[in-house]
Amino acid sequence: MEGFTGWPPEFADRYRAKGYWQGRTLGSILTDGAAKWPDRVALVDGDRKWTYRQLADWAGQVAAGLHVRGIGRGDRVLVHLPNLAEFVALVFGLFRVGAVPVLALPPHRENEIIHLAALAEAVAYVAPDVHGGFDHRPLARKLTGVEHVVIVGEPQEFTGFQDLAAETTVDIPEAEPGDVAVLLLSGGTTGLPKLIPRTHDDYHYNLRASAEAAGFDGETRYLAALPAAHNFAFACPGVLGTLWAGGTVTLTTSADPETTFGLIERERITATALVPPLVLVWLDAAQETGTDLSSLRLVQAGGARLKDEAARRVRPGLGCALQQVYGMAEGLLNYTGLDDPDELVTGTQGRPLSPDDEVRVVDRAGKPVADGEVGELLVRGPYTIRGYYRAAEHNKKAFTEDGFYRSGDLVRRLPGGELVVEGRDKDVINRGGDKVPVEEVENLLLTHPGVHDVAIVGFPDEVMGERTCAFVIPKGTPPTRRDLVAHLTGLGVAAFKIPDKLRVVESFPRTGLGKVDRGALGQEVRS
Ligand code: OOB
Repeated sequence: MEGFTGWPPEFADRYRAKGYWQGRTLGSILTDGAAKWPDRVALVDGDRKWTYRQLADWAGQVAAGLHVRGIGRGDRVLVHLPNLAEFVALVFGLFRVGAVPVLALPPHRENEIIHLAALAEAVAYVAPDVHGGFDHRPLARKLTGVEHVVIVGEPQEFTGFQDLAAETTVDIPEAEPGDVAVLLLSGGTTGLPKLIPRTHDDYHYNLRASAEAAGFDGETRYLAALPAAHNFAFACPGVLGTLWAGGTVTLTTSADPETTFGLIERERITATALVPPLVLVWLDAAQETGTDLSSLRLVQAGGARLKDEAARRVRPGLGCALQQVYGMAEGLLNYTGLDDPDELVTGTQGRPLSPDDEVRVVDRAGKPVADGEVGELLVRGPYTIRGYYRAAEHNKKAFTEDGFYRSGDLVRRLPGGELVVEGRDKDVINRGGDKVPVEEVENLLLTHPGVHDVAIVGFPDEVMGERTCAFVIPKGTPPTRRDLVAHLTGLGVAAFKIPDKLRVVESFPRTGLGKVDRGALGQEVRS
């Protein structure tokens, strides 16, 4: 695929020789599952249930429907679905024909979706009719370059998801294991989301090794409470890892205890993944609930730093083990071990998943620092990308010459190889796992007539880890926060990117070089 940077042949050969890359496509997860456990329940969505055989058949019909519409190998399809069974059927249909899902997140709006459709040159857009109070059909009408719009629910002039499925007896060409299987969104770079090309080979290893690290097997009943379109709940081990292991996936579009606790009891859920703010909400709710959470064996926490104190409360509060997951859509995953001593599980973000993950912790000059010292994490390995999709210029900065991804994360490595995340070196604010790209939101705020200049900084928050404050130098009448919320909403910006606070100022503090002193602004909002 044009715009995709693969691994140099000597690395690819090694990853194959060591058995990380097994030459399997992601579609094989379901076809194998249907052969091995045809009558086992694979997927639960509300009152709807599918066995492995039924789910594989459904995905096959979706694949046929895509094929007859001319969607095939290498074509990009923008998938903008919440955690519905249709999401699972669609991605497996796409894997089957070798088309590439571009996984937008449910809170994304016009601003992000139009950008992603153009960047990926998507041939199709798949969305629900209305979700979370937002009607996706008017948005679909604005996607002029997209040939097919498929809607789950009431399609209006578009194609209904149920009408996408077809029967065909013709042979559908299949994907190759080295092909790009999926384009994930980056949470970790400046500006609008970048696209992260993951191949069948590398992502299959990612989810397989993750399933092993999380102890998933045929008894696993996984609750996808985070968006399945995000790497964590998709493949770490998430939906794909559960299906690979022969377990059962239950989907929910709400991660609130009011919804999830009832599902845990009803579906006898054994494992789930949460971001740190949800861990806190679940811990509070668990104290008061009358629901039976005793089936729960494992809660994974990741996406942002979980405070040690919250980590210590998980076992007594939820009655299950904790696994910290420090990962990134670009690849590298770190897991705390299921048998690790408590101080490692509560005080670190885990160890790299693969023996061939090459992790370097370096200072500003790029020199390795001693264990125990804080530095930036660089990584190269069998499931870490060598370049963003169609981003030649950006890739020169984001990767070293010898192919290491510069994560922008500041970490400390302990003698046992465990990593502790200490912060970030990039212009991204981690708002409870949602990554707020500072530069992008600043640019959008600058389009408001009352904004002369703007700087967004993060400030610590007990629940979210960090929240955002916009410092604005006004032009004429100073805007209120409400004005700015309305402006950003009008531009179709995902709600999590809207600043939590506004401070109107006359000027910004500057550094010696004359750059905006974000450190000083941070101090100011903290005080
Ligand atoms: C996950 O992936 P992304 O791509 O949304 O965000 C990656 C960034 C990391 O570079 C790091 O800054 C932060 O999110 N992060 C954590 C963390 N997990 C992710 N920071 C501290 N502690 C953690 N446990 O967020 C992601 C991908 C796969 C699995 C889990 C999370």
